[in-house]
Amino acid sequence: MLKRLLVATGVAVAILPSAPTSAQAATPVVQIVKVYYDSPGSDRGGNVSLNGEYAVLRNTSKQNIQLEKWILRDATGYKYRFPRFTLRSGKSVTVRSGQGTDSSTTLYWGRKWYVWNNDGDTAGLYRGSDLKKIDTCSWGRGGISTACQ
Ligand SMILES: [Ca+2]
Repeated sequence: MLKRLLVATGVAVAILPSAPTSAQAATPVVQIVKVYYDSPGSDRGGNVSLNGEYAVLRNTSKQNIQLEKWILRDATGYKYRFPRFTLRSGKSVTVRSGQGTDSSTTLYWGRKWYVWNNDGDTAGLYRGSDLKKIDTCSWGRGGISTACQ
């Protein structure tokens, strides 16, 4: 939790230098609010199972944000590069690991195997223009299937 707060504070200072210091200003402009890293059932592959694994990002700012070329990556270094996609203020987008047709609420990584390790991993979100780290979400070995809620 402490690490998360420090990361969030750094981002707010860098992006909103003139913003007043408040709890709201410390929140990343786009936050990794949830990673459902342990897809239901056994990890036997298949597109349905892969899409049961996903990350949810939310635009916590007051402005719409263009996510084109932003990067979502795991600790290993597998990267998802966002297509042209506007995440509206206050809205969320789900990035599913498998293949599918992108919509206004769901994007598909297009992978053939899982990306988020069930026994611990870190999701990192990087801005497209300079690949500045915007937010991270980490989890360890445990009995639950979600992190960062
Ligand atoms: Ca997984």
